[in-house]
Amino acid sequence: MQKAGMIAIVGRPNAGKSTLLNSLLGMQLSIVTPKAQTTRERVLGILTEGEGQIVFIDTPGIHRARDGGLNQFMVDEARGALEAPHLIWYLVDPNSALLHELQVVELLERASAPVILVMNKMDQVGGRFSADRAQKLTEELTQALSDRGVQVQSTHHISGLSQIGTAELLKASWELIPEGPWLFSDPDQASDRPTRFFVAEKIRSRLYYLLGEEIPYSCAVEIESFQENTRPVRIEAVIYVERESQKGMVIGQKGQKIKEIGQSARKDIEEFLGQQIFLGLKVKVLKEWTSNLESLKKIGMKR
Ligand SMILES: Nc1nc2c(ncn2[C@@H]2O[C@H](COP(=O)(O)OP(=O)(O)OP(=O)(O)O)[C@@H](O)[C@H]2O)c(=O)[nH]1
Ligand SMILES: [Mg+2]
Repeated sequence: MQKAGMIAIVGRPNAGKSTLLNSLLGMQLSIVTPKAQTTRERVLGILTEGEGQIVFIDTPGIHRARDGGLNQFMVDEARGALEAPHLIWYLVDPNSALLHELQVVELLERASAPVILVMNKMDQVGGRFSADRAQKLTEELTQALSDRGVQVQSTHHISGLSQIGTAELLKASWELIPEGPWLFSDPDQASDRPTRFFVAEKIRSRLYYLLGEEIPYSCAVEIESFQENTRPVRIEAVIYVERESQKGMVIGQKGQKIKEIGQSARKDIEEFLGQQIFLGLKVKVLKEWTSNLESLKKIGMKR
């Protein structure tokens, strides 16, 4: 008998949601960077094992967002993921504060699926935070959720990065997945997203590593063409920035920066696709696109 269910992975920005998803799937599916607010759209990751299938929903970090722009779109993406799952994993960085976590707690109040509280990054206990701190935050969150009528099903202390406690978390979760037909019939399918989405994401992730603090938040990547039948595969992409001044920063002196971005993105994409590619990058200004829902739609961010 087949088993299938959806698990939404939610939490504050930088809690380690995408890292955990990748570690469970055994592949670099969803992009991970050291900067907060990396994931912008929901990404499904499909784990098919024997007769069972879990469809994970990776989500953008929940934060306070101004109305009408990219940040609202991101929080809406996370909120939307809470509508249908069989189970919710609420990921927490133990170094976080209750006050910040309350934004997540408020959203969970309206969700109907059971919640597993997951304290992540436990490989850093004794370093970035103490065991006492992790324990105190666990208790505070359990109480805050319970005060709002959300019963925590169980609590797990894990490290997605070091794969500590992840097998136990998965085992406990399988027990809550109902019998039913798979949601995706091909056991080899890893996501609902097309290859070109992930290619754009790989390029975007390079921007977080190679550009200054703020600029990546003003950047979006769109694939203009993807010619699979040429050898090497030929990919042309546009990096959108919000202002003319940012264009120069992405291109760099004598084009040095864009060259560096292109080279490192190409390596990443080649590893992902398992074949050589040619990558052409252009930089264009789409004025103030992050504060404008219409512009977001234009570059493919819509539901
Ligand atoms: N030490 C440690 N670092 C981790 C762990 N999980 C994630 N990280 C790091 O935390 C940072 C953020 O990880 P992500 O997986 O991008 O976090 P996220 O929750 O998806 O973040 P957003 O997409 O911005 O909401 C990266 O630098 C990761 O390497 C962990 O278990 N241990
Ligand atoms: Mg993420």
